[in-house]
Amino acid sequence: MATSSDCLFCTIVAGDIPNDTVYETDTVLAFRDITPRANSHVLVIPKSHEDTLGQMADDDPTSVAELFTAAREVARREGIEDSGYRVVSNVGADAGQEVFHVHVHVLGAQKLGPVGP
Ligand code: D5M
Repeated sequence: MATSSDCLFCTIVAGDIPNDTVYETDTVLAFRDITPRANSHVLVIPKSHEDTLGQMADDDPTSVAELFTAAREVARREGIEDSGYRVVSNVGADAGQEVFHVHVHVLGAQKLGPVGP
């Protein structure tokens, strides 16, 4: 499994920073965002380090599918699968990506506004 020594999310995967885990598999970890922007706000990350979703799509497309399958399972566990939820990934600087370890945000448990800048 790839890790990056100066990566916040690799440190979480290693168990060195506590997290509020919602769902976990051998390859994926889902935990509550520390600054929630919706009533339910969960991050889904691969345990193996990749900087961005685009990079991961090139290197390991199967893992991209696992990420989105896990996002659906998170929605199920949060009880928002039927009411609706948003899966979004910020890719790169202009999108506001702050943590350069792939993650998708799963947002819901409320009516969400339109996607936009
Ligand atoms: O989103 C990065 C997200 O990571 C942002 O919403 C805050 C969240 N974050 C940062 N540190 C933590 C810890 N320690 N636990 C949980 N969530 C955290 P981005 O798409 O890169 O802007």
